[in-house]
Amino acid sequence: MKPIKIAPSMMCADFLALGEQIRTMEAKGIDALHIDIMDGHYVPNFTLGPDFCRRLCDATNIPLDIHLMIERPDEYIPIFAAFGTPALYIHPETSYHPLRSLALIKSSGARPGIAVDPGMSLENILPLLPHVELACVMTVNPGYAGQKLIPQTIDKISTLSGIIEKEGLDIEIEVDGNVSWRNIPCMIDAGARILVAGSSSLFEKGKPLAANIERLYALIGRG
Ligand code: S6P
Ligand code: MG
Repeated sequence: MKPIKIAPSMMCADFLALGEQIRTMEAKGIDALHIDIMDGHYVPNFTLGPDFCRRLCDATNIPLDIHLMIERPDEYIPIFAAFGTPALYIHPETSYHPLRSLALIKSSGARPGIAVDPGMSLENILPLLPHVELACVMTVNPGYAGQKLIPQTIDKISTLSGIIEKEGLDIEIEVDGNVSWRNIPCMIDAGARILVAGSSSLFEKGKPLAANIERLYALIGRG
């Protein structure tokens, strides 16, 4: 089994202690920093933006994992692709020509990924799979942290995992949304290999970040 990677959801970080939290994540070997980009149109919220990515990219070597929840992604892909060699996910329904958007991500120097809304059928993304390195299965509706798991999305991870194996594709499955202590084992069993850890695990309130990272590593069997 491929190793499980952890991508903390930075919208859930303590912004007043961000530098310290990044140093803790570096010391603990965190794999990637998940950054939610929202536009108030595709999703009814706003979060982080290019300046935040730039500051992180300058401050740490941990790669960025950038989740675009925005309309007209092609206009912004070159901007976000410039922050290191990030994983860059689009929601395919935000692009008239998702294959063109994925090619643009690649030619801009980033790793192409798609994010799959809970209401999006896997059939719709089949033509895209040969063109991505990463597929992020959303287990809550995009837009907010702190939501509850939509249970049928776990089966979707399993089905996608089976398709990837059957087709012999090299795609890592990321899971995003309510990646909680309780939900993590079944997400991994279903085939998720990158966990976006937010308010329901790594940034759980009242617990030190370092202790939560250790608890997470113990849960996934990582020393
Ligand atoms: C939601 C976003 C996610 C959240 C993450 C928060 O639109 O894409 O990345 O930040 O799900 O984690 P939690 O544990 O609060 O659900
Ligand atoms: Mg996200």
